[in-house]
Amino acid sequence: MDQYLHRVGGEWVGGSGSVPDVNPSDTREVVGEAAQADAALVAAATRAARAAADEWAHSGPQQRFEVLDAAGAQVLARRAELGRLLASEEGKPIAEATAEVARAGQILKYFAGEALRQTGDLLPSVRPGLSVEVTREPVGVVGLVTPWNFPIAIPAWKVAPALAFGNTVVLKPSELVPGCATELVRILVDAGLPDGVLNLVHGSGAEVGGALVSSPDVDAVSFTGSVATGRSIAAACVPDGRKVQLEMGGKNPLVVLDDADLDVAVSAAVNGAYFSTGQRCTASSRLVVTEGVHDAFVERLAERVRGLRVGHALAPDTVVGPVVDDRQLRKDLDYLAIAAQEGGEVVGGERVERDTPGWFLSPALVTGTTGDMRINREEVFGPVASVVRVADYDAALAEANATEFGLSAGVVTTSLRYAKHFARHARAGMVMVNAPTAGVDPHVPFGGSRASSYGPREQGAYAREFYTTVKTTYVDPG
Ligand code: UN1
Repeated sequence: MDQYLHRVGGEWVGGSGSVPDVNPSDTREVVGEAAQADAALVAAATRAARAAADEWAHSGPQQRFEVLDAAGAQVLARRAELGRLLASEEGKPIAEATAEVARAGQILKYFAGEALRQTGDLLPSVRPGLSVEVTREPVGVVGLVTPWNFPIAIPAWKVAPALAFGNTVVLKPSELVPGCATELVRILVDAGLPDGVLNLVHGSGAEVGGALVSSPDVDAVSFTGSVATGRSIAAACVPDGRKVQLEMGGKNPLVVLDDADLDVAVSAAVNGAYFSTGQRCTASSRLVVTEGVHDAFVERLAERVRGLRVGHALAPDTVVGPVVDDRQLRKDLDYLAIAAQEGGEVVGGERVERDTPGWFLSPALVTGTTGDMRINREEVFGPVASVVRVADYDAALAEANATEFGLSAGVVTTSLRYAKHFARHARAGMVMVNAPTAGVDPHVPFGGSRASSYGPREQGAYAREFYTTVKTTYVDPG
């Protein structure tokens, strides 16, 4: 069985005890054992990152390119094997898991290129004879805290820009998916990263994550996860003047208008709400549908939802894998019970038995809901979507904007006028026209507003806003 160790300085080390990495499709299967860190080990990792920071900050772009490019090639070459690991520890169906691994490889290659593409500005000063240079420098040591729902893509999309822009890293992946993060770190280390540049600590969010984000050696923290944890991280970092980037929840609306192509609407809803078992912060969890098309849409969607095959993540015909663990499964079932109590009508959403003992839940569609119900206000993070019927476009837009979140918002329409209006007025960082709210490109900015996100955007060229700081240099050549 694989041992997932910590990486501290140039060493792979064990820790105080270990925790099994259990397969949610078959809870008898232990995928690996992850060492557990304590506060002393986290301190050793942050010190190692600090000690390596200066040299890596002044490494050349060619060296950073080569490491990231080689690691990206390695991830892509091993996508089938890493896809199986991801599917086994997280429960994402194998095709989606393999695609996520490929995305991680592409992200590494994109940021390899970014290392070579850095630019600055050279301007004349307002004072005669002087010139001004505006350049970018690494922030220093970054602490990265990643969730379980994208076990390799999210670590890659934080680690790759951190390294490309010259920072050193301590990564704390979710304790539910230690395997993919460990493989990613192994690949980057083997690609030639100097000792101490990339460190890895395993353990719980409360203890190990808490120690990491409050370490005085950590200059900036990038986190993806819940709103409550994100806010506590901000509370730990902001008073010390340390930089934070938070990607938190979503309650993303997919608006379906009367003029929509129903095939497009149903496909966008199925993909957005149920792929990855609905466990995406970008999931289309609220379907806001105008009156004229409501019944036809609901009828066709319910039929599709009933036909989605739930099963083991490695079974080739599975469309919806298991829920990640029993805690999340209970949360999904609790929300469905609350929705029913509040007057919603639930189709699906039942525990299902398969050949292997796993956390299987049939996808759920809750119809007849109104915007004030908890199912339309709070993030569930499961294969659950609710439908809100509205009178017209104006009511749909108001409903779409009615939660505290602002990550992704979609509209399905054949009207250019509504599409453009929605894109301008949706209170969200990402807008999708005739496409699911989830499933984003790796080379463009990712993020939202209000309770969903805080700090600069992730991904693409915008990632440098978080991972660098600006220096303005005045030169009088004399
Ligand atoms: C996607 O929809 O492709 O945790 C990415 C999440 C997001 C990533 C979603 N940070 O679900």
